[in-house]
Amino acid sequence: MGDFAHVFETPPPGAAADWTIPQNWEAYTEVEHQTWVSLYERQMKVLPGRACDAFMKGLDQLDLHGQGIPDFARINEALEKLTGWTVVAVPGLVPDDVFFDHLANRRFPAGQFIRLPDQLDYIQEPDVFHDVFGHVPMLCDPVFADYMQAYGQGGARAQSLGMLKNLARLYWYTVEFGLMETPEGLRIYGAGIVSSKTESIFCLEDPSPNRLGFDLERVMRTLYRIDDFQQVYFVIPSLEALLEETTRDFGGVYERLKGTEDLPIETVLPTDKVYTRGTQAYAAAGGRF
Ligand code: HBI
Ligand code: FE
Repeated sequence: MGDFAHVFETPPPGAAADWTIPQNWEAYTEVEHQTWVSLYERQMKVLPGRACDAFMKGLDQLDLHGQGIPDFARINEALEKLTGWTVVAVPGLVPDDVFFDHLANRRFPAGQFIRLPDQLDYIQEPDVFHDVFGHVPMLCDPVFADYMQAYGQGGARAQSLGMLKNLARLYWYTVEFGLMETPEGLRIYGAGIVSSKTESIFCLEDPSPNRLGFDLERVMRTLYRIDDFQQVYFVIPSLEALLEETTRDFGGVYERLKGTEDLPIETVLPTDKVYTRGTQAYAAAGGRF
């Protein structure tokens, strides 16, 4: 996830200055491990043929195959060799500047806790399943690994220029809710989707949402919702194209954005590459699953 109402300002008791905490893997209960297994098994029924190859490959490379909540130390042995990334445990949401600093140093902050058994479908704050199952497999891909680091590096700059809102939309519509075009059709790479059973199906198969070609400035202008399925998904041609479009200097982009209006979520522009013009029937009916 990427956008939240309240975040504490100083690390809670027991957390380090960079907000990390021990994962304390030994302390997870059987019920907590079982929650991971249930979520994992649900996702594996829907993701083959829907999630992109890089995601499925990352699951294999990290052996994230449903034995329970993974030990970060074990993940890191494999992940660090692959792309130099590591996973660190945090209590939950961390302030933006702390989040960016971790990403810029190839550390992914993952929630240490797991959702309760009666919250399998929806959680407010990112837990270990969303963060590790959803985000970490993509960090095994060298191109995506560089993209995430570049995002962290750009964070401080966007903050100082007052453009964080715009940069956060890029994260939302790529890292969290991104789709990719492949010869076999559209595929999911966004962590917010691959960690949700219902949205994994909705984002590709429902006639409601718009599916539009990714365009950096267009995405940075587009509002988003954090409480329900997305009304628009942006489609990248490839991870390489995403990295290339986003590793240039954003100074000029930010200058131009200052003179434009934010775009309502359901907007389709004449300049958009339209994969699907959605009916928006789901949102019109009130949404919420
Ligand atoms: N903290 N743990 C955690 N996870 C996030 O995804 C996160 C965060 N803090 C801030 C944040 N995301 C976003 O608001 C930034 O991407 C802008
Ligand atoms: Fe997330």
